[in-house]
Amino acid sequence: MAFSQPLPSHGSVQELAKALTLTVPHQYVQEHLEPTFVPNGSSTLPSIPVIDMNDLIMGGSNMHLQLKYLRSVCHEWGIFQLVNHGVDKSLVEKMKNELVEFFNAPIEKKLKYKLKGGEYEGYGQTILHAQGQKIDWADRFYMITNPRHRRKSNLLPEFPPLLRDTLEKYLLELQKLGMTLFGLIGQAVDIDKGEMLEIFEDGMQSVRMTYYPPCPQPELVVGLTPHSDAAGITILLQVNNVEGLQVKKDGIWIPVNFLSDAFVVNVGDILEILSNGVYNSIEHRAVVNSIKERMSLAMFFNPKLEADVGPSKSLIRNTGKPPLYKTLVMEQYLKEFFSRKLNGKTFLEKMKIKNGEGHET
Ligand SMILES: O=C(O)CCC(=O)C(=O)O
Repeated sequence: MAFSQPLPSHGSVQELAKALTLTVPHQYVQEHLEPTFVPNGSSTLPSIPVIDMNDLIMGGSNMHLQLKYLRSVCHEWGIFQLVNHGVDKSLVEKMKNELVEFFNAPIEKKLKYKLKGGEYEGYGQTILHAQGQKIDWADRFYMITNPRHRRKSNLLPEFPPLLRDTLEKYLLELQKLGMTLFGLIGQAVDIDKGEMLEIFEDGMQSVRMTYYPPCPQPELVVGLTPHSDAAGITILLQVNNVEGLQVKKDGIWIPVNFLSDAFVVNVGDILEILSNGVYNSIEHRAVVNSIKERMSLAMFFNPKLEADVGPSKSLIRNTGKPPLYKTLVMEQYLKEFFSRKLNGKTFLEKMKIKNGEGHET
């Protein structure tokens, strides 16, 4: 899919960082950056909630309490660590190892998948939408993985066999987990099961693999610009045990300290819209440090490309509340999202129905 106007990207931050000793080039220096350093462990900052998948799927007579907790977590936080998620530990370890190997391979191997002008799938730096736009301190590889006919033939199918096979297995396992989560998340907010299935089963899925090199002036750059995800949910794997993810809660940036073997799951804009504002998509960013490289793998779960993105019909019927967001077909929603630069929750704001506006766009 080609999208409008991104300017050509500048190459690789990983390669730039290798050659750099003292000063970060101005294209990467963020002038209005909220301080990225949050003293670790030294404060009374809250930690993101933990949800145990075993409690959720074997809730028994306590099921309504488990769902109530899930609902309050998705409402108040929009993010949680998921433990006992059931995805085979050795597969997750293999996935991590394959990714480390991929990012540490010579640049020529990665440039095979290089982002082309006007497209947003492939390997490269921040996609630029305007002259002078700042570049994040990271290289990333974004691609659509489902529906299969939307896969680009020069990306996943051309991966080194071990990485490709591992990623395929990982995607399948996460698809199952994603659908289980959607079922529970829908149930917790009174959306009919059938509607969740219709929207998300065999939906549009994509991955972003990110490499954040060490930076000589980490306080001047950002690894990933503050944003909320244009997704239903995101399941995030921190690949090499180096922290850097921060979430904005009540105006304060809070570092996420990943529990070992946990996935971090966050509510995206589409789930906020679908739940008619009961759930909150969380604004997050990634910061970098001066010593260690960091890697992550995010998998985004979205509605089918032909599905409507709007407040759930069964929820509106079940609650009698008026829709607070407009409705847009998923394909169009994505087009509009990707034609803008990442910028906090501004796109979600555009989807809100303002006084006097109709329900449809
Ligand atoms: O690297 C991380 O921890 C965050 C990644 C992320 O949020 C994304 O790719 O959207």
